[in-house]
Amino acid sequence: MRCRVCTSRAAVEVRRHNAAFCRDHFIDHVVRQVERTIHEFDMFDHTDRLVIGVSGGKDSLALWDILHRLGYRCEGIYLDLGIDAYSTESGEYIERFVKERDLILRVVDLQDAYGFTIPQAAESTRRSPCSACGLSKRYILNEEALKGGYDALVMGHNLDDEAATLFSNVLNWSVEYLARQKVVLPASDGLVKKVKPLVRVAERETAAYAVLSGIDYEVEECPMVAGNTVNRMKEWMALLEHRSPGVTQHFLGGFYKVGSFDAAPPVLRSCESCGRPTTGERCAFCRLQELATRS
Ligand code: Q46
Ligand code: ZN
Ligand code: ZN
Repeated sequence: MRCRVCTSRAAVEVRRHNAAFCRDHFIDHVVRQVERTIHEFDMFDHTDRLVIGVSGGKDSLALWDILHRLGYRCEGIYLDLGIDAYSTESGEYIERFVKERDLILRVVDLQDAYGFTIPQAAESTRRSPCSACGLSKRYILNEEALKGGYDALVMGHNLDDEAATLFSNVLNWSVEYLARQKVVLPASDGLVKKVKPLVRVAERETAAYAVLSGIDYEVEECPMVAGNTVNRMKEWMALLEHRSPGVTQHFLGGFYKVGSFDAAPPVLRSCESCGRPTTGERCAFCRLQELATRS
């Protein structure tokens, strides 16, 4: 297999583009895909102050590296979820990444800042760990981005993550979720603007990008991942992609182009405890925190 650009020996094949690339041209290809997405959806520019939520995994570190290469002003937030050695190790990968590139990182320890860990929250609320975790991440990353006065919160969701979420939302006809599944969620009262510049890059491509760029990342899977519904949907999508290369991108890209699900926006009020927007008296995060810290 030869590189599509320079015809030297290829390092990575991208079946859905019917192309192969050498190391340098693959890195260049991924960077251009991200740059194109940023421009096409008018996500941000070089004057904006950005912050990215990083987990220590390949997607968020690869994306931060790409934004850094492209000259964007992007800082990072790591939320230590208190999942034993996994969280400690993930934090160490991020610290090394940050040091090598001289970047700015804010670390929030869930236990220190909010009084609980994800294993405790899952046990006391009987929710699945991923549901308690997702809720906590959404809430706390938004809080930190607002506190820091950033223009946008950058999320590391890749093509496969977004397509799997879309698949799940369509299978369940979750019209409200479909209406909110956007590449750019504009800021509103109490909510920071959120953007997903990695939606054109597949998971195996972010992994290849990280390896070829020398990014050392957490390869171990989270020990609490069992039952994660997005992962189950990803397995289904992977089967479809294997049989029909390109179907994942086609599915997601078509949704962005033609899919507009205009559910009536929920009526929001201020949470009685924290003041952030919610549909009930108290927001889901405050309720989770109360249960998780009750002993
Ligand atoms: S960290 Fe949290 Fe993931 Fe672990 S508990 Fe689930 S959601 S699997 S990305
Ligand atoms: Zn090449
Ligand atoms: Zn609240």
